[in-house]
Amino acid sequence: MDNSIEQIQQEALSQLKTASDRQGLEALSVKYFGRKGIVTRLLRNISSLPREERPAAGKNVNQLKVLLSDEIEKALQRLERSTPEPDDRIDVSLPGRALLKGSLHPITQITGRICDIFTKLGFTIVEGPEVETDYYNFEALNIPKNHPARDMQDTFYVSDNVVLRTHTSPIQVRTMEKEKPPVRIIAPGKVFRCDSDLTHTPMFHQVEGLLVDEKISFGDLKGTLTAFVHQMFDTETALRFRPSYFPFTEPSAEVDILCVICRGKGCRVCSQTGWLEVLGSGMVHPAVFENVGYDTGRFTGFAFGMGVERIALLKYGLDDIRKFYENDFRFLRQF
Ligand code: 2NM
Repeated sequence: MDNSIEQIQQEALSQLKTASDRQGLEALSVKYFGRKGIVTRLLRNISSLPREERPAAGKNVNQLKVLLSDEIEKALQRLERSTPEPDDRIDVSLPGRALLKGSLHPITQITGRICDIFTKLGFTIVEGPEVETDYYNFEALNIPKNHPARDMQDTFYVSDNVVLRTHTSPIQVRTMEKEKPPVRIIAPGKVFRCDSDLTHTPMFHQVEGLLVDEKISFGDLKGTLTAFVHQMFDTETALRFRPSYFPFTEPSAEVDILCVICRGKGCRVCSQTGWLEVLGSGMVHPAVFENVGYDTGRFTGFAFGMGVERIALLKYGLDDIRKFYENDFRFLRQF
């Protein structure tokens, strides 16, 4: 190869080695291949050489051109691979992104706590369908055809004889149909009523309980619910049984607990009464036992029911039930 071409090649290759960035490599490209570049000039000069020297000179210059342009291209590619775009660069000094940890919905937590307490008292958890027949939701529970609870204004009807259950009592009826006493069950689940305001949502949760055996008395009911309230709240929380009425129990009683906020002094939460209504209860009506084929001469039983949302509002000191169903993460993450 021609001495001068050899020299140009050596020089170009050593300059390529020291070019450390894109700008340096582009400058080299211009220096050799630009309009006034060294290789460009060599190519142009070939035509002015004596005719017999042209083929050899052309070959040499062309080899130099291919070699240099290849090396510049390779160097550019190496640079591209080792230096990502600014957007892709990782700032290792930034704090890490915290992983969001899930938790059970507060209503699920309270339902679980209620079920735990009764499970330890010997009750078994039973579930059932949310879409029920008129028979299991009303008829078997001694709720007559003209009862206001059956009104379209209060109950979601799927068809003439099918409703969204308005309480979880149908579960107790279904269990009694299948199993002979003794029965000790609690029935948690969603229930549905046409109602919506500060203290009512069209869907809410209940836990109901049923105990049937020989010689079960109202005293057993009082003892069981007292044990429950003392574990759910605390042993300072007194209970009060007030006469009431349900078609499926006789006698029936509402259970009040001493106000968890003012402890009986009277406040806004308990409407100045010092007491809070938290449970409905009673001795199972003989008509219900007859509907499931239980011997009313031999067996008696008690039943009770509570709204989980109401217990949750009292436990957490809240006043708007709708908050549980707005799916506002700032609210839900507090539990
Ligand atoms: C309540 C209050 C009182 C109840 C009764 C029955 C059944 F099936 F045994 F008849 N289940 N649940 C009952 C009794 C429910 O909720 C406020």
